[in-house]
Amino acid sequence: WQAVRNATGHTVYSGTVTLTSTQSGSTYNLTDGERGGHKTYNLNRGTSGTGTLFSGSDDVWGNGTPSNPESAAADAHYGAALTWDYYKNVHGRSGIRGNGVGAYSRVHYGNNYVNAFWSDSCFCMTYGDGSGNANPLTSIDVAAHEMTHGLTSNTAGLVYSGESGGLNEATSDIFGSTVEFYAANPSDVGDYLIGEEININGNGTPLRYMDKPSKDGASKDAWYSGIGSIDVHYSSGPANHFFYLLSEGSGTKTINGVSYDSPTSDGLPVTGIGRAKAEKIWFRALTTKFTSTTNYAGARTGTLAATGELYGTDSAEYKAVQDAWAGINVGA
Ligand code: ASN
Ligand code: ZN
Ligand code: CA
Repeated sequence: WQAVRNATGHTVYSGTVTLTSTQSGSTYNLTDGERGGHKTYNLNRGTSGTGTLFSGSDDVWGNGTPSNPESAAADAHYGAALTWDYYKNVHGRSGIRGNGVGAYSRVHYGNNYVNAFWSDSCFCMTYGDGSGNANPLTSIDVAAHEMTHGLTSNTAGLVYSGESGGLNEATSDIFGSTVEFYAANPSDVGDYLIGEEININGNGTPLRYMDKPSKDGASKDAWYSGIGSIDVHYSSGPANHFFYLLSEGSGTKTINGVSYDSPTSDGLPVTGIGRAKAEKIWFRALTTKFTSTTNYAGARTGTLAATGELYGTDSAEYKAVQDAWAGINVGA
């Protein structure tokens, strides 16, 4: 018999948070009894297997610094719980497969490993500890990004190369961002930046920018023929930019203390419809319109179809979707 517990996590990036654990006798386990049994394991710098389930004699996890192995575990467990809650409460989907079954997380993968990834074969997320093992890749947006790869894989199945690969990556950045806003965590406020917490460039800059993706020096702001031959983490740029434009509109804006400046490729303004509607449109398109081979033109068609169903084809939302695609050079 296992009791569901409200535990305390002292995370690296999100301050002190409530986690869900389970109690078995006098042992506490990082198994989420409320979210499909999602477990968090310690790979302890290994690179295979599941490692060991985080467990202990108290129900307090981590101390807020990466040197305590439980701290990154607290971040990962929290990020997975938030992502679960976001898909359930905002989109009505219970777990990655929609069947109420949780995935699992593995932290402390390898040594100085500067990446995180989703794997279909283990149905799990894995996190490295970053450069110097001092910056685990366990922020909310990264966790939601990786877990969303599981969702994409189990819905549209966007092939991870060419234009569909860019749309796959963008889907993970889009929901990485919306989950971060959903969390409303004062230590890691919502933004349209990816990886701003994990210091992956060593100078405090984010990994990616959705308002103007080219700010990272490699991502593209707009679609062009041939974008399908660049890295999927760069061909995602136009779709990230589309989502920003649709949510917030073109031009300058400050949200939660972060300043954005989002131009359009056609020079015409886009009036945003708000993130709450934009995320509904992208989710509906992903789960009911996109297929494994959807490209940018197909994403336009699919999001317009989803918008028509949600808000009508004569709506301001429908026009905003048209304008936002035009703003990244995907036209009628
Ligand atoms: N962190 C990367 C991603 O989720 C790992 C990869 O390239 N597969 O996209
Ligand atoms: Zn990704
Ligand atoms: Ca972010």
